Amino acid sequence: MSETFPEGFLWGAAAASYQIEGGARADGRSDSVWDVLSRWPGKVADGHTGDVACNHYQRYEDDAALMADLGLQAYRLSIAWSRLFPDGTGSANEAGLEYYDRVIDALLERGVQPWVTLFHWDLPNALQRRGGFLNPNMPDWFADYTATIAKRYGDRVTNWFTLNEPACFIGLGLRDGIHAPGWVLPIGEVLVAQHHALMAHGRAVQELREHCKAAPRIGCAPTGKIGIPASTAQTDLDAAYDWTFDLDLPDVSIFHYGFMGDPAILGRYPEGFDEHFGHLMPKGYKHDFAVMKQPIDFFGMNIYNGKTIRAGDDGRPAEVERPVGHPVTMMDWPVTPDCLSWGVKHAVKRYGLPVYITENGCASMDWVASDGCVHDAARVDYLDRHLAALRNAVVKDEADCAGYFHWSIMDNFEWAEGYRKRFGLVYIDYATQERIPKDSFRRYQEIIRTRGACLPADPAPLR
Ligand code: GCO
Repeated sequence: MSETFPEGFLWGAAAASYQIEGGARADGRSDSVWDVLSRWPGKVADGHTGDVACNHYQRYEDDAALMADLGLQAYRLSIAWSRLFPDGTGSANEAGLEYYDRVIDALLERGVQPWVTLFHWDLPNALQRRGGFLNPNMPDWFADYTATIAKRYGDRVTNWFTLNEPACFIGLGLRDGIHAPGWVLPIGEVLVAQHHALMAHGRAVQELREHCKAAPRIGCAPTGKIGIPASTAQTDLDAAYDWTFDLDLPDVSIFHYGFMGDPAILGRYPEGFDEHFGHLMPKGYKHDFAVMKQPIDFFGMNIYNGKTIRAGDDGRPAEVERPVGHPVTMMDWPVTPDCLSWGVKHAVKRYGLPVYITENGCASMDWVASDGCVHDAARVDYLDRHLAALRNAVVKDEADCAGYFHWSIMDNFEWAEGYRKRFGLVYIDYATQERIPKDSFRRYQEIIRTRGACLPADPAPLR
């Protein structure tokens, strides 16, 4: 008898407003920082923009029907701040509010729970012009934005994510200049902006708890690095955990789950931060942990891959090089199925909260085959391997994972890569906006239907 995921395990898929909606000028929506960056020559592949994307702004009912056909219990969507508040603050745009009423109702009517991400990178450019996350007013701006959302949708939406990947919108957007707004700032400014984002997280939790009519469950959706132990030796297990939460001193990588989880759940920055970077922070910054640390209900993790880690001879974690020719996805990311279960184990050990995999998936070489179908065999195998490994850990009671959101329900605007990279279970013909469920759509549908019983018991080694 094949093992299955537990009855209550949540099956979902995810997307984000700027990546799929289009309708960039519809009904009062104003520029986000991504609209501005998309018009900046050279910043986005082939000059692609989110002006039309997957036209989810008009096709949301078709897409909700596809999600129901897939058998999704939940769909993770984000709200475009500049649709609700074209000026970033001030009076709300009723037409924008009505759009998300329609999307949420379309999902609920089809038995799909909307799990709403308040912020998935598309900051109103009007706020960027006022300094964006560098402005100490950001927590208040975000609180006001959240309060409006909570009052409007909090009777129907009961699961919320505050921020999607501060590591990316701060790191790639303000340190590396790759993502919007395309800035390259000194580390001190980057850490101050991150500090304001974490305070915004805390304020949003307070607003959700105060204004949602239906009791909200609240979490976040960070990303970061995952250490996969090279063996079951305790020294390697410890090294993999330590590497996952190490700050990579004396430099600092903010691509790190601990920069979200530690302040939000433990009320402090990761070990070593204060002595190395405290002098760059606003005076009295530690008082702000009282705002950041609010009770949340789950820890989301966007996980795409991990690194194999062993205990080094010097007692420090050491990375194990992958063999030549190790499989990679179209993003050149390594395929490492054990990243999910180890990410869950590390996070549960550190934070003691239920964990949802809030993103996992791959870009693969998808096109419409001669039979008119999309045979995305790589994504089917990616799904099989990652979910089989996760199931084995969950069934053995080793990984307390409460659910899985596949990234993504449909091909979409992959940020600086534009539409060159396809992550979807549904193929989008951008010229005609036709939706074509891929082979992986049917496979995920079967995995959901059987709660994973159809997954391979012992997949052949990945090589
Ligand atoms: C992220 C974002 C998504 C990406 C996806 C593929 O994790 O970077 O949340 O918007 O599109 O992860 O890169």
